[in-house]
Amino acid sequence: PDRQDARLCLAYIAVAFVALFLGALAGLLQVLQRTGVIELPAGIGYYQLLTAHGVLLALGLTTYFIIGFLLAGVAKTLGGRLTATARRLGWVGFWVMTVGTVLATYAILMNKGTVLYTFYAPLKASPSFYIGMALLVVGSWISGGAIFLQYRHWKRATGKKLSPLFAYMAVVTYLIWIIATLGVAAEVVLQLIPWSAGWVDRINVLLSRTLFWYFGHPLVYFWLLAAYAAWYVVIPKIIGGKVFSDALARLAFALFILLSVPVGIHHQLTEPGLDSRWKLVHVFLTMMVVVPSLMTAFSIAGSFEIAGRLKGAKGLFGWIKMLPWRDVRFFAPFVGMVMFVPGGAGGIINASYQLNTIVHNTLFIVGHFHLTLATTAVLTYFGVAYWLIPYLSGRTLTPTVNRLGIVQTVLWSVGMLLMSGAMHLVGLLGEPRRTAFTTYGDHPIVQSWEPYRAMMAMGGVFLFLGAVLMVVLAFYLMFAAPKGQTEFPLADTVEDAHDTPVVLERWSLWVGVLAVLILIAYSKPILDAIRHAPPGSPGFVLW
Ligand code: HAS
Repeated sequence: PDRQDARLCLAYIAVAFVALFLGALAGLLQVLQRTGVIELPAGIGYYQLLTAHGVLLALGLTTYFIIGFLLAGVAKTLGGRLTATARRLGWVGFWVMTVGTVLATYAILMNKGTVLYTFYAPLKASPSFYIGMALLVVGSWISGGAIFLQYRHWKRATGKKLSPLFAYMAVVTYLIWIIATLGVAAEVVLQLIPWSAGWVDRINVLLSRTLFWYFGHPLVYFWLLAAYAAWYVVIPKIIGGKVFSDALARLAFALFILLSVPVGIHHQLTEPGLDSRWKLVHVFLTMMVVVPSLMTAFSIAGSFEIAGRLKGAKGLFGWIKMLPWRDVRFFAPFVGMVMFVPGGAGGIINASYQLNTIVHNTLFIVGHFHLTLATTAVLTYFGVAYWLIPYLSGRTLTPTVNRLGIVQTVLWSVGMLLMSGAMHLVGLLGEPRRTAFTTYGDHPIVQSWEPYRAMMAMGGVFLFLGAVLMVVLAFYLMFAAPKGQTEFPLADTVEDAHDTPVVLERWSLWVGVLAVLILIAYSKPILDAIRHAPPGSPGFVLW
C-alpha cells in the first residue's frame, strides 16, 4: 500500500485497539462487581463503568476499526492509493473523531456522562459528553467523505458502471451509517445539548428514544456489513476459493440499504406512547431484514464448498476437511459465523412482538448482542486485523502470532460462550439488564440466578485475557513483527457466475426506495411522539 495511506489507516486501527483495552478493562471490573465478586474502589459506580464499557467498545472500537478497514480496502480496490483530498479528509475526520472520543471519555471518567452507551433521555450527561458524541459522529462523516470521494474519482476516471465488490460493499456500509446517524445527530443537537446546557428545562423523552433507535438499529448493520464484506470478498481468497456470486452478494447488501433503517421501533415494542400498529409494521420489516443474512449464510457456505472442491475434495462433505482450520485469518471469522446462527436466532426471538415482552430489558438481550456484536462482528474484525495490520505496517504474520491468534480466538469464544450463554438463560429466569442490584432481596428467584452469575464472571475473565492478548498481538504486528510483504486478500468471482445487473449499483434507486420506507415507517410515530406527548408533563414536551 501507499505509505501515507497505510499510516492513516493504521491510526484508526491503533485507536480501535486502545479502545478495546480500556473497554475490556471496564467490562471485567463491571462483570465482577455485578456478580458480587469485587467491590469497586474510589467511588467508581457500576453505571459509570457500564457506560465506559459500552461507549468504548460499541461506539469506539467498532467505528474506528471499520473506517480503517474500509479506507484500506477502498484505496486498494479503487486505484491503488487514495487521492490527496480523500487522504486529507481521512485525517481531518480522524482528528475530529478523536477529540470527540477523548471529550466523551473524560466526561464519563469524571462521572458526568453516566448515561449508558444508548444515552437517550431522561438520563442526563454534561454537555461535554454530548459534544464529544456529536464530534465523533461529524468526524465519521468527514472520514466517510474520503470513501465517497475516492469512489467518485474512480468512477469518473474509469467510466465503469460497476465498482469492485469490496468497494461496493464499503459504499453501502457507509451509506447506511450516514443515513442512520442523521437521527442521532438530530437528537443530540436539537434535544440533548440544549437540555443539558440548561437552555431548556424539559425534554421529550419519547422523541429522544425514537430518534436514538432510528440510529441504533442500522448501527448494528454498520457493524455487521463490515464483517460481511470480509466474509464475502476476503475469506474466499484466504481459503483458496472464489466468491459464490457477485450479484447475490450485491443484492444482499442492497437489501440492507432498504431494510436496515425502518426497523428501529423493534427496540421500543414495550414503549408506551407509540401506536402498536406502527410497532407491528416495524416487526414485519425486521423479519424481512433477516432475509439478506440468510442469503449470506447460503452464499458463504457455498464459497466454502467451492474452495474445498477446487482443492480436489470428494464426496458430499469432503470439502470441510480442506478448509484451513489452523489459519487464524479464517478460524477467527469462522467462529464468528457459527456464533451468528444462535445470535441471529436470538434476534428473531427479540423481534417477535409477543416474545419480546418476555426478554425485553432482561440479560437475554445482553447475551444477544454479545453473540452478534462482540462475537460475530468483533471476531471477524480480529481475523481481519491479523492480515490487515501487517499489510499496512509492511510486516508479516509469523507462525507464532498465528498460533497465539488461535489461542486468542479460543479464549474469546470460551469466554463468550460462558458469559453470553449464562446471560441468555438467566435472562429467561427474569434477571434484569443494566442494574447493579435488584430489589428482590433474598427471594428464591434471585438465588436461582447465582450459578449463572458465576458463569458470567468466569466468562468475563476469559474475555479480558483474550482482549489483552489481542491488543498485544495487534501492536506487535504494528510495530515489531518481522518486516515483509503481506497481501490484502481479495477473491475473484467464480467463472460461470451470472453477470451482475447494473441496477444493483444505481444508488438513487435504492436510496429513493429507502426514503419512502423511512417515511412510511417513521412519519406517524414521530408525529405522535411530538403531538401526543402529555401536555406540560415534565419530560414529555419537545424541548
Ligand atoms: Fe439485535 C437488540 C433483533 C441482529 C446487536 N441487537 C440488540 C442490541 C444490540 C444488537 C447491540 O427485534 C441491544 C441494544 C440495546 O442496548 O438495547 N437483531 C435482531 C434481529 C437481527 C439482529 C432480528 N443485532 C443483530 C446484529 C447485531 C445486533 C447483527 C450486531 C452486530 N436485536 C433485535 C431486537 C432487539 C435487538 C428486536 C431489541 C430487543 C429489546 O427488547 O431490547 C437479525 O439481523 C439477525 C439475522 C441473522 C441470522 C443469522 C444468519 C447466519 C449467518 C451465519 C452463517 C454461518 C456460516 C457458517 C456460513 C438469521 C449469516 C456455517 C457453518 C456452520 C457449522 C453453521
